[in-house]
Amino acid sequence: MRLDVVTIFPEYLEPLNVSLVGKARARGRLDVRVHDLRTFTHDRHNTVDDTPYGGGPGMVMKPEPWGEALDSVIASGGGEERPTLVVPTPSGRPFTQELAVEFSRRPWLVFTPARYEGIDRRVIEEYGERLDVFEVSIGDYVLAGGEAAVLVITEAVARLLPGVLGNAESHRDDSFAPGAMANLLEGPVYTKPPEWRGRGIPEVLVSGHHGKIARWRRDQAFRRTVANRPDLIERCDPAELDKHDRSLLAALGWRELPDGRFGRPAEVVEE
Ligand code: J9N
Repeated sequence: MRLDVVTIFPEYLEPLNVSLVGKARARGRLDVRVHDLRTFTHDRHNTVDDTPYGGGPGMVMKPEPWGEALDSVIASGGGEERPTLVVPTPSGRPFTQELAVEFSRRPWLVFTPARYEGIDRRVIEEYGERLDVFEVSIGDYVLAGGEAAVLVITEAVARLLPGVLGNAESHRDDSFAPGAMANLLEGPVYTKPPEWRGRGIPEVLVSGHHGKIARWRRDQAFRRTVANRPDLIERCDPAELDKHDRSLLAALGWRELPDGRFGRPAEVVEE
């Protein structure tokens, strides 16, 4: 996979040289190229932003440097392949594991992390006519710029590429991987020593009883999901829930709705 990043802070992308993404590059699975947006300006001050039409706070990134930078990146592909454009923005569609899988199947991604209040809309319109463009948000909080989002998305995508993760670190069981346990969060995990600072480990994990261990892990996953992500319980496919799951949810204050899905009465939600 080829990956281009156009940014006014190339040094912010240095982490792409280390860890998992760095290893993927070293193994030849990933070709990463970082470009300085300011090299596509022509004025003495290398201006990349200007005041917004219609007034308001902040600055907007000018379209011309982005146009020249993207034309240059696209042309470097030899005119054969068309990249997928990924634009980090808090107004984008949520970045999920599903989108990471979708991106990992594409041969060429170009990221355009913006500073200020975003990029002149005409840039997204222009390239939207020639390329697949994804405006994506990595969460409901506001960053100072899209560079950190590029690092997040890149890491989520790179670990899905064939030959990047070792055999010891497979990704089938990830909380959000398609096929994980009924879309539940992962429960707690333990390793040696068996006692640490007076704290033991749950007895069931050394019982050798695989059925009981699986049941315990599922219960833990449920409790954690109820506590941290009740929205996942509400969206849970009722067919994925067995009798034990249902009675556990009932004990935690959940009610089965007429369609078989689960919801919580208002007085329980307020607690
Ligand atoms: N999810 C998300 C993206 C962003 C930004 S701020 C500037 C570019 C992208 N904040 N939060």
